[in-house]
Amino acid sequence: GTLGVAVIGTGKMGADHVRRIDAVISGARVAAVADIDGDRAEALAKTVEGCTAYTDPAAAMASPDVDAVLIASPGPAHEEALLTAFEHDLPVLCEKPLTPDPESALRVLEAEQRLGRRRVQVGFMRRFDSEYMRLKRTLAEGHLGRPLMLHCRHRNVSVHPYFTAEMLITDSVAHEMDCTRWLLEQEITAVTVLRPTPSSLSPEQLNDPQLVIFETDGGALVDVEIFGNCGFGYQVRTEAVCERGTARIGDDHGMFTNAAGRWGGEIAQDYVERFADAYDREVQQWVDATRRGEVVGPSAWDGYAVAAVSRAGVTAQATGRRTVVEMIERPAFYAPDRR
Ligand code: ISE
Repeated sequence: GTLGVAVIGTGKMGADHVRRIDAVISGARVAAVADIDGDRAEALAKTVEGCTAYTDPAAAMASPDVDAVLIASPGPAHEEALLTAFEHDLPVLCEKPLTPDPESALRVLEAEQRLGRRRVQVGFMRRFDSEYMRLKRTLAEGHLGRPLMLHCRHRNVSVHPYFTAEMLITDSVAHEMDCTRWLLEQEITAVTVLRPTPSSLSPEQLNDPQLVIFETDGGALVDVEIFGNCGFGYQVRTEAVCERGTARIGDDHGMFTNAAGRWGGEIAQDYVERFADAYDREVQQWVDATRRGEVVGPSAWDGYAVAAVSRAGVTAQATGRRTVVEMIERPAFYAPDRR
């Protein structure tokens, strides 16, 4: 039957997922929403027929109408929500980051392993973007040879005033950490962070932009320009440089216009817009797999790996030194999923 979903957290991402489950994808309905801001939860619940608002995530998950959980609350609230979902043995789609640090991510891994089967998909939505999927296929086919480097750019129009320099790593570059691991099928072994004299438009604490460099266990190098307040658009680009050629995604496309001696087009303004199709595909595949009793997509292991690389990244940023990533060995439970 139709999957009853509880959406935990009704901020920008939670509200967008509620709209998506309600109006875009099939096979699921939003049975409950939960937010510590009860008014915000109520207002969102009113937009969906038969949806109940809660302030307590555990109460939402205990509802008999709920068969699965989508966690879209802030990262620090994820561990508790995940463990509660496990108590009810509910499948979970958890927005990134899985948890803010490797210690809490490990506790989640251990709890999931105690259930005896995977329950968690982590919301690394770029893996569901058609361009990223194409790049992944191209690299896997091997015509270009071995990937040597990835050049990545990750630009936001602006970030929240509460955003810190650390969050550039843990919230934003976290996506490139996942993409690097996924595209190359290699682990990141060390991180270095460099930065130019900050933009005069950068908030004091942000030191924006920055250049983050990953080394991998396959000998690849990855550079990421992270620009939190570029001011003009949301741009996410990756160029893979391989032995026999290159492949690049994330270029501007869409409608280009000519008028009055100029040519031009539009640039997406945020991730909800740029990755709309990816989010749709991600949530649809989660719902479909859940209804089949399966779990696919990025796992809690992937969430842990990104937390471990983020830890190294934050240290590298604070010290200015190349920092080695410390990770546990991959448990057999999380053997690579070769879809
Ligand atoms: C945000 O949390 C995201 O996940 C976006 O994809 C990223 O571009 C942004 O920088 C983050 O703050």
